[in-house]
Amino acid sequence: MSNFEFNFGNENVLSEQIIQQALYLREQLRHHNHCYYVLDNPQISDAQYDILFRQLLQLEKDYPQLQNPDSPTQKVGGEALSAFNSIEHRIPMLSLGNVFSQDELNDFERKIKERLETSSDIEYCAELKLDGLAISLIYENGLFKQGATRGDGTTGEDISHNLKTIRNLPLQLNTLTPPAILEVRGEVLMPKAGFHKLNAEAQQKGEKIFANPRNAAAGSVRQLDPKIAAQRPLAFYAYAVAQIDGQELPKTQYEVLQWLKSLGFTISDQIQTGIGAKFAAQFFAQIQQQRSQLPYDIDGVVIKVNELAKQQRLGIVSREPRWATAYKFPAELASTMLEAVDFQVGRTGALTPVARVKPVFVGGVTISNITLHNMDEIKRLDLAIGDTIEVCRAGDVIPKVTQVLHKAEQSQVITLPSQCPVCQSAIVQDEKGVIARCSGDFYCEAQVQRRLAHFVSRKAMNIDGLGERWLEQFLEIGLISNIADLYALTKEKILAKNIEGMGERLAEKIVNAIEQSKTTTLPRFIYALGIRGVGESTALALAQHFASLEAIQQATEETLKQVPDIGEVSAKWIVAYFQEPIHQQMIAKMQAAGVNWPAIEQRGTQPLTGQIWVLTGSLTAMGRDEAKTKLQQLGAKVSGSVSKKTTIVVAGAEAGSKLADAQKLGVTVWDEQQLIALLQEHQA
Ligand code: 5U1
Repeated sequence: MSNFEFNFGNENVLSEQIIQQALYLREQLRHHNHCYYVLDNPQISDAQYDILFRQLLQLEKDYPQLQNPDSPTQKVGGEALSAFNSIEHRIPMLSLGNVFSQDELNDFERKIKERLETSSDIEYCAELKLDGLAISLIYENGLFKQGATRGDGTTGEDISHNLKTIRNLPLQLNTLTPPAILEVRGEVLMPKAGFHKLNAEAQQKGEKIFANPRNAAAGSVRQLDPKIAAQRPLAFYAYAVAQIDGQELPKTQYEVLQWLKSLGFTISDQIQTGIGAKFAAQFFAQIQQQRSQLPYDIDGVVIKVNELAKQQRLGIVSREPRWATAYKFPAELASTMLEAVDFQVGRTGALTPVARVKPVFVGGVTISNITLHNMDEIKRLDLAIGDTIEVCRAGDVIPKVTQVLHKAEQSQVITLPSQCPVCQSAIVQDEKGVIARCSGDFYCEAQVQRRLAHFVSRKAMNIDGLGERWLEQFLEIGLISNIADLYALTKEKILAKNIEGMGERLAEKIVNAIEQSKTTTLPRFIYALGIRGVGESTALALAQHFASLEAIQQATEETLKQVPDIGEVSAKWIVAYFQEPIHQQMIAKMQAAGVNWPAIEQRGTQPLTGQIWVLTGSLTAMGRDEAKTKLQQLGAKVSGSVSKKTTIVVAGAEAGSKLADAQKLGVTVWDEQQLIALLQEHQA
């Protein structure tokens, strides 16, 4: 390979012979890695491989100038990180729509034909839907540069250090003419055999057992120390190219996969092409038969229009390609017994009933707790303790109670407690009688603990290392009693409490993470406060609208209602939050401790400020979410229902009852073209 770069510095003189020896060893190791991990066809024994590996390791130790991030020796894992970096995906990572039946599959095909304005047969590439973790990899001039998780599709986490340890993931592409940039998408997974071995070893050592291979893979790639990932039996399967620079891609998805294989990537060996929805259904049935014998977990198949030019014409809607869908296996069902219902207290005091069921294995995991959401759900299902119930779980979806299969003869009615199970304060019902809340507020330990957990969470203040276990203990021993107290913690104060399992390094790590969190952003800080009705997007809208915390603190219900997405109820909650003296003191204390954020520009009055828009039907040029965001950016409030106050209803294809409501109420109705023209006018 020509693109090795050696670090010529002031170290020992590096002879041409040593360089050639290192090049040779790397080439050999790469070749044998490929034979072993990708082709499943080893050509030398493990002992012979170890000799080559150790020779290279020794050379790189003797001549540090030789060290190179693309060397096969890097697969054992380098230095640990202190935190993950966020990575903005240059091309968003899409998700797939789902179909669950032949009818839905036919519908998927019908829409494709309509959009392509053709009655001709469509050729598909059918693949496995691997049950792992979606990953994006960037190669520059053939060398692995960066790998990231999907995250929210726009921003993921840089997990390059762990991905580099995956044996079948090429650090260097197997070509003399690599593209300048290549972004490959695929799945990291843990094969079933490796997963069972890992769990058996963990059980013996009394360590954490993973619920399923997917969790094990996710837990492995989200380790800060790559040496841990290096010991986990992970594999990467490529399934798409997101971008390529400096070269043309082949013309079909099938050929793209074969090309990726030629570059050294592992692709699934169950890939077929064929014509029409009938072929796709046959592939699905065939894979369903083979599912249990496959070496890894899958949760369905993926059907993609094979021709890339057609994919391009079909485009994307709401972050899902119109040219591909996941044909998912049906959710797995099991029956078990409802043993008890406990009530958990959330951050805002809301009580959530949780079913404690006789442990049952379903959808790849053992389930013993299932959320029942609220009392209405219990009523709807007619649930009582002692009943035999049906439990359903699909993929990584949270389990659900679907129905009562058999009523127990002496079942026990489930009643809402009149007092909080944690602080014994009175339980109050909301106006609609659906949500029950503990009225204990600051006196309820459960609420305080949940608020702290929310405050430190990743999307809020992102205080790494301070998990629920520590928060619970810190609260219990009086080290903290609210979020502001976190900023008064020092290593010495933590260590003085002699908490079991808390050493100097850990205390230092927590204090450093708290210190780092002081530099934040206004939307994050507002979100972290955990105000009722203020999720991430509302926090962002508040920050953008008012531009300063002081302005938000002084806002009235009327001014708050001007902010996109804030209605009467949330406006009341926000005002009530900032009027509470304890909240004012906590915020002042945190600011005095140094919590800060960069100033943001106030957006001022925007073209659609004060207007209420409703989107209905399917919008073809952009998804409804995208249209909503753009309208909000122009100051409009986008509502889910039509009323006399609605300014404009945008009706896309197949608009239903909302269009009829608008016509009844005499509200202006626009089509998608008018909306696009307006957005273009304002360059939104
Ligand atoms: N096999 C396969 N899985 N999978 C998942 N192909 C595939 N494609 C995907 C996803 C999310 O997304 C495409 C839009 C690239």
